[in-house]
Amino acid sequence: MINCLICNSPIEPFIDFGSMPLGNGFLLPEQFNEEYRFPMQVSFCPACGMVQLLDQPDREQMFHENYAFFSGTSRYMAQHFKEFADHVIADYLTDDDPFVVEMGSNDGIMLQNFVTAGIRHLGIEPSKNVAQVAIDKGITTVTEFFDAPLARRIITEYGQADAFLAANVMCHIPYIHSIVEGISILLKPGGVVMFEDPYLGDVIEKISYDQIYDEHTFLFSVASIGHLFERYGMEIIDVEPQGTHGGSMRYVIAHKGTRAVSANVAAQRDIEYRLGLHLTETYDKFRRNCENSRDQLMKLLCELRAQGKRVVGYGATSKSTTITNYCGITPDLVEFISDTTPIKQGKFSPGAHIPVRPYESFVQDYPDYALLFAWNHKREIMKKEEAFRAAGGKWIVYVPQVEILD
Ligand code: DWN
Ligand code: SAH
Repeated sequence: MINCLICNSPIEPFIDFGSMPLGNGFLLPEQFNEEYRFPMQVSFCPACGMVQLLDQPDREQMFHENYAFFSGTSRYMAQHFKEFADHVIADYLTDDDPFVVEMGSNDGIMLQNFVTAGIRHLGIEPSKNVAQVAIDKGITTVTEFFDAPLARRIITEYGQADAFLAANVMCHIPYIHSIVEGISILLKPGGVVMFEDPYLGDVIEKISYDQIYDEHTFLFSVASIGHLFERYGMEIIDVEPQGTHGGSMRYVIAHKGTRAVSANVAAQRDIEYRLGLHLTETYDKFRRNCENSRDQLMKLLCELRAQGKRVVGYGATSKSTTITNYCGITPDLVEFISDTTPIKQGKFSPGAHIPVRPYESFVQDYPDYALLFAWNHKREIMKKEEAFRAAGGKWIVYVPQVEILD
């Protein structure tokens, strides 16, 4: 019997993706034989509404001194985090000499804006290589995992926080009770918590099942987050849907009763009800949609191979590890994956072992088709790659449906 990580009710999987490697586990041929794998099954808890992985690798296996994801690889995301920081400063930092804490601050893509504004800040980032980039920019960073004991140490050293921020990390943490407990003691009585993560509603609607991989323990909804924070005397006071990472939700949370609750919260809960996010049938349908999407993508790639077309992957995302392994995409279907991140280049993709090459390899010899693994950055990439299209290149996407873009 497996129990919900949030409310401890018994849960069962609704989809089994099979044995999966680490989403960011790019590797060299001499490591193929000892590649780590875990059984990737996903469950919905009917009691508290949380969608979650049943197994997950240890945190040290995923987040360490060779972490492969650097937030600064997207210029649009840098702009997004500038706007996020400006919003926090303008609307929530009203006390004198405010103190801002960010969990999962990575290379400092968000906190750099607080440094520029001269605001007291602290980044918490256990992956030492990405944290070093932030430290080199002058961002104060603790290279440890955030949890309740660390929250207590931060209070002793720096005092309580006016704002606790997090982007694309809250959903990564199976020991989330310790996180929320830590936040509840670290946050000043009048402070705010703001965090954003890929939104369950978007994943279900767009069949973006590649948001499910080792690092993403949870897919959140307003219902499940409301339930979790309520246990620690906090409440959601606003929700702000975001277009980033294929559809995210930003949750604004405060100690219960300290701030007005926006009507957006109830409105979003109504949307979730209409989407049927509280029903087990929704997840059975989602599984069938995933199977269909997988079959269509494989059919298309096999047809293109039969026609002798060259297909190259664009963006060695962690998400693409779910796509390549669940669909069974091999290097004879996708020749290589182009990526701008030096630490990924020259390595092979997790599980599928497709070579990852520098962006220059894509530009120097355009393929017939580019499979857009970084589909969440479509706007940025389409703009950048007008020459590929002008040269006759075509894009393949699979979210929200498998299609060749004309
Ligand atoms: O939640 C997470 C998000 C924020 O970042 C983490 N668990 C891990 C990571 O997920 P991801 O790897 O799926 O993120 P991205 O942002 O979709 O990755 C984009 C990849 O594509 C990077 O490796 C950089 C690369 N890229 C590129 O080669 N050319 C990106 C852009 C925009 C480009 O123009
Ligand atoms: N916030 C950035 C990075 C997201 S990737 C962005 O949105 O682009 C997730 C990051 O969270 C990784 O850098 C990882 O090292 C970090 N992380 C994982 N567990 C953590 C924890 N318990 N405390 C703080 N950071 C954590």
